[in-house]
Amino acid sequence: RERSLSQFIQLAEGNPAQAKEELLAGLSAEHAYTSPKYLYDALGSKLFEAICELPEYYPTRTEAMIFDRHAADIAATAGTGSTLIDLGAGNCAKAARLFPFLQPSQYVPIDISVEFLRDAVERLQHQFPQIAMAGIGMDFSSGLALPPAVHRRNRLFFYPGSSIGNFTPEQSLAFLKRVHAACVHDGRADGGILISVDLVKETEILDAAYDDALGVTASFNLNLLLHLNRLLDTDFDLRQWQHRGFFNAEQSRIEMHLEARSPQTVRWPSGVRRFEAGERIHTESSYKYTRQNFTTLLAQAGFEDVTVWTDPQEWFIVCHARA
Ligand code: AVJ
Repeated sequence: RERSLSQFIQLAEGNPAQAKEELLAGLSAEHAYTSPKYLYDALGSKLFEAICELPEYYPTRTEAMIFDRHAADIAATAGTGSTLIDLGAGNCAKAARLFPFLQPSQYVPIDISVEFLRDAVERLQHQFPQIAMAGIGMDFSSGLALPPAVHRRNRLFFYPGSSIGNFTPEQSLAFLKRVHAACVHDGRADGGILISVDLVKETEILDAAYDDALGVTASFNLNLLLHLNRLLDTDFDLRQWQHRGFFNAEQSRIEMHLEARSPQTVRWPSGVRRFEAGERIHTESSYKYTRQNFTTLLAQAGFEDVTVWTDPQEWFIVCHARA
């Protein structure tokens, strides 16, 4: 068996007992909610890959088109030879397609879905033996403290897919400031960020993207309950829940909820929660920006020289900014 060059680092997640307590507190709240990170167990990551193939889910396709068309220009703007830090790397496919252009010296994919990432990195390392790879299993939303193996100089943070939409605009600003700080070493900043954002558009298009005809997004959302049942020993009956996914124009965000089909009681070892018919668990928000709003946010976080690439319909943007 060929030896893999890559190293895999699993950073200790904060206290798992505390994470469980937080989840249960969310489920017990008057308006029940869960963090969208719990959508990504092994099956959830696969279902998300399937979402990306759906005709209604335009973000992946549109972003791929922008990367394809502008890859050379993106590399000319972002520079080559950097340490490419892929936030929420998943199957690493987006970064891999840019490797020939960005020619990173080091590739550091980070994802909360550890097993999924480990397999992807191992495959990729064999494909690109010249790039040093260090996969990291961690929840980067709570902090960006990276192990010493990750070079400090010339970091290019790659945050594709409009995943920043899962943060509120306030959280996004705080997060972008942390990314900026992670580009500073010896008192000066270098490197930058390559980040994608989905834009506000007609409600019908947004609604369809998050409530597809095939029901894959519904499965992705309902799978959260399977994950919770495993994690918390809850007894959610999936047949008693249905998917809701729609654009909330006032908040400029997609909301995903799971809605109880019937009155029911959900039990776990240390408690219970009663749900009335129609009552919901808020499982995800996905904020949509205008081009102006988002480039302003990058500037507020300390980034400079923002370059924007978009598609002909201006549905989606890819931005580079210098730290
Ligand atoms: C991975 C957060 C970018 O919000 O479009 C897709 C997740 N949820 N369909 C998004 C998602 C339902 C996705 N992000």
